[in-house]
Amino acid sequence: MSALNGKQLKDYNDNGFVSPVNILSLEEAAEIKKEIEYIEKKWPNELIGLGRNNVHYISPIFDQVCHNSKILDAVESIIGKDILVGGTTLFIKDPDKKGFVSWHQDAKYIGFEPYNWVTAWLAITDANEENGCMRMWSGSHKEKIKDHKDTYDKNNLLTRGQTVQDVPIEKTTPNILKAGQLSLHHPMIVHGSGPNKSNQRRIGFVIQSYIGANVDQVLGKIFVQQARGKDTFKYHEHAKRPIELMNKNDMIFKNKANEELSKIFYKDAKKIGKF
Ligand SMILES: O=C(O)CCC(=O)C(=O)O
Repeated sequence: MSALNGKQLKDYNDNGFVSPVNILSLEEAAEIKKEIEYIEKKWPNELIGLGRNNVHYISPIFDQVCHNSKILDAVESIIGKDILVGGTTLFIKDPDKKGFVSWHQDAKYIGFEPYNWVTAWLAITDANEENGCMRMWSGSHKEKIKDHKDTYDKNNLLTRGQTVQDVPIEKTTPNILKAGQLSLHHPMIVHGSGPNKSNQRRIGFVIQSYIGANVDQVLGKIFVQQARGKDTFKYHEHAKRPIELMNKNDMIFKNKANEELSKIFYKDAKKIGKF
């Protein structure tokens, strides 16, 4: 068992996130990076825009990450033993682009209720202050949902550029991870990340999110995979796991799941962004 220990759980409860949690070896993380580069080369449109979501439906390597027992042990410590994979997103920051992620709370726009869910951010490359790692506003998860302004900034990697204003930067902490390490963050924590100023890619694979079986999607429809335990509530349609890369039916399914996801992310939005 790689359950979170008492200190890690205290960190999560006090600060709204726990980091770093060791999951993969450097070689395993490098394999995943290679998978991304292979897909990008062979199917250049697959991982861009809305396609950055739910790559675990078309790649057994990403699927296996979602079902990794070390990750699930840590997640179980937070949300209990009945665990569903509610979706995934690749957050890639290329060095020559100005991509950033504005301050936000995931709970504001994801639609999962009750908040028995947690977001797992797995570093596929190192993530540090130079290349735009996340910064977390410790303790902000204990406050209410804050107002978010939809900015649609063209370099913002969030769908609508939703932004919490007036975040006290001095109260935020860089979430520095080595490739293969994970952080887990609370639905309510305010977090964001700056641009990549290095000459290497920064890649995070984010299970967004692991949800307890008792968690419904109140803004639309999602598909789930059973990661552990039972789905006693049966709120969601279950998706099958891929057995080969880019199987045609799996690709169609991924697109369908992403169309549904887009309706959630842009519910009541004035316009549709590029993700
Ligand atoms: O990858 C990033 O910089 C931000 C990701 C994020 O906001 C999240 O995982 O909730």
